[in-house]
Amino acid sequence: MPAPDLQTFVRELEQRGWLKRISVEVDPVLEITEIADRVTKAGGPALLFEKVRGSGMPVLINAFGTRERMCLALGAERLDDVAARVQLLIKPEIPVTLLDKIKKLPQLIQLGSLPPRIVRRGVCQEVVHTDDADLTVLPALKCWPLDGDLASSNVYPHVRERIASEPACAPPGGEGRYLTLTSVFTKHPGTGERNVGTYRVQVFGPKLAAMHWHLHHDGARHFRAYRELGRRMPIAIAFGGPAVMPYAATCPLPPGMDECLFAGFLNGSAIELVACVSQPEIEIPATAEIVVEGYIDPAEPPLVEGPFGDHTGFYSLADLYPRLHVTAVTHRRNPIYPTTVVGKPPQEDFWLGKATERIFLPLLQMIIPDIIDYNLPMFGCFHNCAFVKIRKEYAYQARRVMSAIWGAGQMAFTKIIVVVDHDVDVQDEQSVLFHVCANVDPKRDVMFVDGPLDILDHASPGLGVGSKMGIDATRKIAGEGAVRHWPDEIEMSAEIRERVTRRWVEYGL
Ligand SMILES: Cc1cc2nc3c(=O)[nH]c(=O)nc-3n(C[C@H](O)[C@H](O)[C@H](O)COP(=O)(O)O)c2cc1C
Ligand SMILES: [Mn+2]
Repeated sequence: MPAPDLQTFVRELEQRGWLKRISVEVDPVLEITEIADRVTKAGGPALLFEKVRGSGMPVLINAFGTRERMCLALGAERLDDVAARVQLLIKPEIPVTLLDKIKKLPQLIQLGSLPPRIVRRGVCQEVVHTDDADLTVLPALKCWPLDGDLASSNVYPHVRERIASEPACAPPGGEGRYLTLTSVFTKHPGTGERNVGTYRVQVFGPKLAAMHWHLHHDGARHFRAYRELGRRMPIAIAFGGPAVMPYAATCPLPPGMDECLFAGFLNGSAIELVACVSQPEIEIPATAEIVVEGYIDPAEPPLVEGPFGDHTGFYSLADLYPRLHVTAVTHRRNPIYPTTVVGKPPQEDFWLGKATERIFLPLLQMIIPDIIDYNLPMFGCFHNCAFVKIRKEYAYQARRVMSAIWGAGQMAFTKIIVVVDHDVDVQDEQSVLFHVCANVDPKRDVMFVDGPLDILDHASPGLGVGSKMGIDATRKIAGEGAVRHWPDEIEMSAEIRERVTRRWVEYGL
């Protein structure tokens, strides 16, 4: 069973020797990043910094930074075991058309899930601050040197113009410090549907912050609905809670699907939620370590948020995001503050992403049955590149698969898709690139489309819009343009391989 709260998860990590406590004082400004970056890239342990300058709370980082720790958080031996459970949800259903299948998706996940349970009390509210709520008691990290630095060049010109014409948009100080491993709880004002997403939050003062949700994400969609109604939007940001929660908050679930439902499925039992003290419309995990409650007033001017050293390996440019007013900070008696650093891969989020790659394969296959397997390579930073393996049976099938991926949830943001045949190991990146180089006639086999892209893509001509490239690296067949006779790939016969293996010692090699 996955751990019911972060403190239990920390104990589980420690019992396995997967967590290291650091007792000397460290600085949340840059120093923790440099330590975590080195440890994560070396495949090292989770880190619990017990003494952090300027805060009474210990900082947990890199808790999910290996495949093993990701599995432990999900209570599974292997990520493929979780995928197999997802597969079981799908099996009994035989929707007829693709549209039926897509429509069924939320329903399917619902079937196997346990809806969250509202409880009256939670340890997350052992200590309650309302009027005296102060965000700055949290050990928010400054992750990278130019974070929050508006004097740097990482600011859109339109942002500078906006500050000049409307000074209220300028951030009131702040040191470029961010809450990063958030679970942001919101509800749609019309339908009441709950959403949980991981969106970074820049801290500007005891009761002021900026909410960096991308316009394609559900939190932003909820925000637009409140804006249309001219209503204040209640929000809660939870840290910790059930060990599955931080992962569930990053899951690319279809809009309208409650991440708490999926968390219940992963958890094997319902997630217990408790109503916020100052924003009672919103419920948060009862076992959370820390909860920040507040609201966004859509009538207020936005705030300049960023720049921020992002998971693309570049700074995301400062832009305008909603201003969040804090109305309460609640926490357990001795809370641990969980956080993460994103930057050049691999970072901890690579492993969260790998979990999604594996767990969502059956769902991707449900809408695109041609796909045998896929790989989101580390260098692609999730949205830049996907390697896809299909069993090709007809001409232009690879292009059909690309188009389908560009229509599939957050996979739609994939900038470069490479499709290979069934006999290529798609997890072997050298082998995929070998087949790209060998099997592709660039003019014939590369396809370009225009469409929405990840907000963080800095190369695209517009924010969140640009072109995408599909590379068909499968062997070409009749009907796919001018194709000459295709040669076989070199392979030794099984008989000789077996003979050489058997006689290997004889050769004295
Ligand atoms: C460590 C980490 C940080 C993230 N930061 C942000 C962020 O600041 N803004 C954002 O819109 N998405 C961010 N994401 C991605 C979203 O959490 C992810 O796309 C999620 O599926 C969005 O959920 P939603 O579809 O319910 O909005 C982050 C993901 C991770 C793993
Ligand atoms: Mn969502």
